[in-house]
Amino acid sequence: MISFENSTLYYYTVGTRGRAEAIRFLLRDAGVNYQDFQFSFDEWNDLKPKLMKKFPMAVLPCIETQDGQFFGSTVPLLRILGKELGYYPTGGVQDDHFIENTADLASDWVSDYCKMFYCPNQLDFHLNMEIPLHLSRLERIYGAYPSGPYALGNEITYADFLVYHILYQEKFLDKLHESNPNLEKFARAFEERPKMKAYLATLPKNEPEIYPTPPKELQKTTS
Ligand SMILES: N[C@@H](CCC(=O)N[C@@H](CS)C(=O)NCC(=O)O)C(=O)O
Repeated sequence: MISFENSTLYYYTVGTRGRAEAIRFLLRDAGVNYQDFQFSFDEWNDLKPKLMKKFPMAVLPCIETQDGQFFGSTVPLLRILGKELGYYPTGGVQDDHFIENTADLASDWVSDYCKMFYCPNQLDFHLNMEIPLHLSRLERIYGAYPSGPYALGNEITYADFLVYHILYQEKFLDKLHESNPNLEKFARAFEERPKMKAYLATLPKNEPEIYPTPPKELQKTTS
């Protein structure tokens, strides 16, 4: 049993953009207290060699527990949190696979989104090819259990946090009703979870978009 209470989440100072926000969502929903350690791209360059000594992946986002254990990379971290905090499928191998697959495909979308930080010339491809593909995949997945609202029916799992976050990040939450009824049902149910509702209400309303032009403070990338 791993305790995540009072652990430290490491990520860049990029607001709700990037990969850490889905982790914050899950921690908030679970009511876990954590420190949010945020730093600039330059600060990361100093921090990374120190982190490597304790955590060979030295990748963001990562979490350091109070007793010094590191867990990182979005989906592996969500999975561990899911196992420890009650967001891991309980129905057996088929459900495990279904949710792992959902998280993996949502993560592909996050990677395509993050790429727009440093490849603004791929905007057309992102908007016209990548987003429609990812959206249609997730819409299909969320229709597999027609009663919904979550990917696995009425059981929320770690993958749902990643899916909600990418829909949030790509500004699709208000458009789902047009042609994505399964995702619409999911998003509205997710937003009604009491702790999520409270947390979502605290998020900034007009964060600058990363495309078509990333905000100046986010334009510098790391090695
Ligand atoms: N597959 C990983 C990718 C992690 C990743 O590439 N993270 C970036 C930040 S979004 C990072 O750690 N960059 C800094 C570095 O590698 O030095 C995930 O989904 O979390």
